[in-house]
Amino acid sequence: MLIRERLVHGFDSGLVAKEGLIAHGRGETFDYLLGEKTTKNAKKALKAAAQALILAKSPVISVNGNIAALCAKEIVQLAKIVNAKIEVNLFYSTMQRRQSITKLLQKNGAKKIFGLDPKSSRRISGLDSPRRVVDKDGIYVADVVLVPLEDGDRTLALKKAGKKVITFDLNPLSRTAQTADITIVDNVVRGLKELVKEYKKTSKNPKTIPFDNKRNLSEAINEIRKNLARRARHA
Ligand code: PTJ
Repeated sequence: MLIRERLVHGFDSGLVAKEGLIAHGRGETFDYLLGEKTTKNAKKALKAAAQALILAKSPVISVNGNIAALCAKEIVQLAKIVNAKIEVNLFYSTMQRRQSITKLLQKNGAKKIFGLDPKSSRRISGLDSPRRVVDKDGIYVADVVLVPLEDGDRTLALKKAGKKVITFDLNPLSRTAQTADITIVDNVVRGLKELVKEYKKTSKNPKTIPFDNKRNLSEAINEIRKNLARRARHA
């Protein structure tokens, strides 16, 4: 309920697109089915994500309206410890929303935000939406991109451009979840805090742990099945 209120407030302040409210509703459903907690399965993906960010040479965190409204503080915190760039990249892109999101991130301590300067824009091929426009010094040259609440087309386009894609998506069946290299099936509000913790822990003792995204997603789907069966038994 608190998360929903933050989204509504974000919408009223011009950060969140109205479609972002619908996306949030879909997320709430899956969060309910997952038991509204960070599962063991999500923890595995969080470890893999921390590892990928440690090994990254030029990591970028992509921010949209929902993420800004829900996790501006954690985004800035993560970017600082990872030494990642932050880029505002919107599906329903307007200069006004890009500026509002940038201001909020700055208010939370971010210094440089990419994605505002039209002179540094480049295009990712194979994409029709405004999300194809990226910064030449940001996502365009990134090797690892964290894209929470992404759309499937851009995930695919980023992968085709040779980038490692990490995403947060509560729906393990979504195209983004299925296409990304590392999918954290968790609410981004809980998950980003966990990623900050996991990064700090892993960077003290880095080691390579094998990670299979498809397999991890199947486990997340099984988790939902089990929860549904449990709830049906108690109904
Ligand atoms: O701010 P903009 O203009 O870039 O628009 C952003 C939205 C979110 C509208 C756009 O990216 C979009 O339409 O996303 P989708 O395709 O609806 O995908 C959103 C996915 O995120 C869905 O699979 C939801 O289940 C999931 N989701 C929603 N809220 C959360 C979430 N996953 C993790 N944490 C959440 N809080």
